Amino acid sequence: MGQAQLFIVYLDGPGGDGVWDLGKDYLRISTGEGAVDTALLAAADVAAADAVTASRNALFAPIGIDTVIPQDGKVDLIYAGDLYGNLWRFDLTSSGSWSSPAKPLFKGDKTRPITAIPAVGVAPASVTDLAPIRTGALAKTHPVMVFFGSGRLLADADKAASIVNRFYGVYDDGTKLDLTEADLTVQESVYSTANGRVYKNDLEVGYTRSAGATKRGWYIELPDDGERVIDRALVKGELVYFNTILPDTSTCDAGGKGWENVVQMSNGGSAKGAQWDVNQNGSLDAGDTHAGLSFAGRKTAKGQPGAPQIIGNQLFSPLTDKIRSSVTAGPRDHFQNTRIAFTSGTSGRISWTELQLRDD
Ligand SMILES: [Ca+2]
Ligand SMILES: [Ca+2]
Ligand SMILES: [Ca+2]
Repeated sequence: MGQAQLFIVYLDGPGGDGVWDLGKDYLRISTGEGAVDTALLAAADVAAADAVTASRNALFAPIGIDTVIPQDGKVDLIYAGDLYGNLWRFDLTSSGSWSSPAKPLFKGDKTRPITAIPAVGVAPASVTDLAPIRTGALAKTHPVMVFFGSGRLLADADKAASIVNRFYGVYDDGTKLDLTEADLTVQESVYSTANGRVYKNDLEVGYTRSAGATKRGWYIELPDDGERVIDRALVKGELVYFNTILPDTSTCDAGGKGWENVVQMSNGGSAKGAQWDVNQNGSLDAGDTHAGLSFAGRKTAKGQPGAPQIIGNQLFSPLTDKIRSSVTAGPRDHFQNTRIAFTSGTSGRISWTELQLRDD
């Protein structure tokens, strides 16, 4: 109780004895972050436990990826965020063991908890061409970029929080952990309106082959009051799609609004040319750009958006409110769908979701 921990439960259950045995039927990997109050454990007093929320930590939904080349369908790395604002990296490659200690890829701030599942994509050539050349065992793994945002919406009191949250893109080639915001470059706004945002297309993150002051990624400051990330991002081609929410601060209203965002993997900036039909006129045209750059953000007309999804050349964002879902007249529904520039070829996403039973 109190620490952020990863539980791994075997699919074949507790075994013939009917008892869940640690180390045999399930594993528990602690991050060591968060207070353990033994008196509270003994008392098992829920009210008292609630009184020490300041020191409690928790790990949120993990994502496992198959990153060693050749990929074998088995997870090698797991990433997950915690209430303290850290993004943990559980490395299973070196020891081949599930008991490897966790290390933070990124050490954040307690005011900016990471509660949404991270998204991971193979780092694009525009990053790896600049980053240090890897040798030995590291050269046999995919260098990746991990995408995650900060923010929580776990209790009613969270709605009113006015922290300036972030969305992060962090390069992970296995060589450098314990990163902080000082290791990242902040993205810059070049144009914004009440409903649209454009970010710097050619922001120099500072990836470099030379040792020393190299940067390892970027972040975007989410400028609206109460804006936050509580759902996973999506990697497609060299773009990252993520949605943010602006909760309605009245406790009995699930309305609110939010932003849909489409940015470059490499630096969090706007891509060149129309990437999505921001003005919903059915075509990708100049109205979806500003000074030749794709809008990076679009505010929802109504409702908070959930996790984005892409089917074919359509981007779907679930909404907490009903809108007309497309450019054509039709019934109102709980989602927005938007045409995107079609990207054929391989996706950058290498998440692993297949589950298999043990043979023994
Ligand atoms: Ca057992
Ligand atoms: Ca593997
Ligand atoms: Ca358009």
